[in-house]
Amino acid sequence: MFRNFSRPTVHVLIASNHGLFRHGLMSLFKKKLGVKVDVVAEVTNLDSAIEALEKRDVDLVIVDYDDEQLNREDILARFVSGGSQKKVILVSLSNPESAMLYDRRELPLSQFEAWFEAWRTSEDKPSKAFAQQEGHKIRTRSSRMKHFVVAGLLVIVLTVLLILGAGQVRLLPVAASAQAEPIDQLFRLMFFAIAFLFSLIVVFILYSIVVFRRRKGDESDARHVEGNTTLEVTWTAIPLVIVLGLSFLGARSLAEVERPDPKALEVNVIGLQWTWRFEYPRYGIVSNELVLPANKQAILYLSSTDVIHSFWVPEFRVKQDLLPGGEEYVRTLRITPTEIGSYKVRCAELCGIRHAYMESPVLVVSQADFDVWVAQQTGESTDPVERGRKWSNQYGCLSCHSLDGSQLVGPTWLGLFGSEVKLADGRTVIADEAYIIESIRNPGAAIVEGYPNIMPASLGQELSDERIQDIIAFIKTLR
Ligand code: HEC
Ligand SMILES: [Cu+2]
Repeated sequence: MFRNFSRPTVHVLIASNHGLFRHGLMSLFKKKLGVKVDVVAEVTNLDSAIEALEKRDVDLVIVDYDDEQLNREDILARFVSGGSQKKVILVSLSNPESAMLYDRRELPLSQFEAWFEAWRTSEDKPSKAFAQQEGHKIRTRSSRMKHFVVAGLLVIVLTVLLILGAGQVRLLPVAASAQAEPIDQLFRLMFFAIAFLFSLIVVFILYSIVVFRRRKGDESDARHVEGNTTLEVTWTAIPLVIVLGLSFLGARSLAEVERPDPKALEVNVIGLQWTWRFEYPRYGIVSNELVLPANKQAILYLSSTDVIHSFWVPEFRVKQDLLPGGEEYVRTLRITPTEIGSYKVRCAELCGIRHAYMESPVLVVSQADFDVWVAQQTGESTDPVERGRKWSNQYGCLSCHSLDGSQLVGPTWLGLFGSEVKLADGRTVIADEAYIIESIRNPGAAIVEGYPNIMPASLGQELSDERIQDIIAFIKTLR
């Protein structure tokens, strides 16, 4: 069984530049152990050590730890990790009190005897024998596959549990804007990816800690691995592809989130310590609550009068800073609310002592309710027909169009809606909403037969869609 030590003599190679080192060692061997020691060779550098080892049969290589001239690292690298079967130890004799033995671990030299006995009575490679019997199953290809399969299954199970578990927790509040859709999609995708990556890492760590833990009595070193190019290329390439894919998806959702609607409702949002102000330039409204019609894009022009604030309505998902500094620093944010309801805008940038209280109501209402709100704010009638009559007067329409069928510069509005209109180019059209809008926005496009093309085109530029709708509502009543 003790193949190497059935022989009564231990063959030793000593590497040192100090003559005294050998003497010290020999007395150690003689004093403590009844073993015959044969110093096969005494060398002073790595090359001669290799040379000696090639020629002679050596059981144990002892390197002088305190020898500055010897390159310890080289020797260890050559004999330990270089795959040599020789047993190599380092011994320090510099100080009799603190003399040391180094064999992967530090031992006081007083334990040399015990160490030597253990080494002698175990086989040449005790650790190897142990590793062979214990680790055999790890080494074979099929058992390695088994570990991968088990760990892989655990990864899948944990990923699924995480995803299902997170479904129970409400990570995000209700999505109340069109912009929330692409953002939430991306968030879900990222969450799945993170759940998977988390499982991958944690499962492999825990699995290794449990299954490949050091068993009692196992003194063996782990297998020495010198890098694995395939693995390294793989774990660089796959994340690279994933990151590129994510940035592509990110850019796409950003474009979607910022897609402009030329008819967006304009609102100036002003942040100040510590409240919000909302201005609707089209209606001349100033408000301390943000009221938005559902399903219509609002473009917010954000600015601050003092420090940096940040406009954040979690239900809308998007967020944007408000900067002081005037015109140049105005930022925009597009929101298309989709869910009628009341929310809250809060400041998401620490802006002073009352930052936490910088909240204002955000109301998403139907278009009809929005019109009522605007009318209330501006003191205007809530009846579109009433408003239509007012606009017709204010914009001077009624100086050219009569309401009672009498003849002015332009055709009368009495019975206009739904009637057949003969045009100067010979066509006949029905006077529906589209025709009336066109007549106002672009008066030269269709001229009524028998009338001059004198209706001012500037009116069409000044009137908002809402006001034209009011005028149409008014014209509809003139039958
Ligand atoms: C300076 C006179 C003038 C003013 C002001 C004017 N229009 Fe006209 N409008 C006309 C004339 C002339 C026509 C017929 C020729 C044409 O079709 O351009 C007409 C045609 C129309 C038509 C098509 C009527 C039909 O019978 O087919 C509509 C609708 C209309 N105007 C709406 C308006 C509105 C709304 C305003 C006010 C915002 C307005 N107009 C202001 C002169 C005027
Ligand atoms: Cu703030």
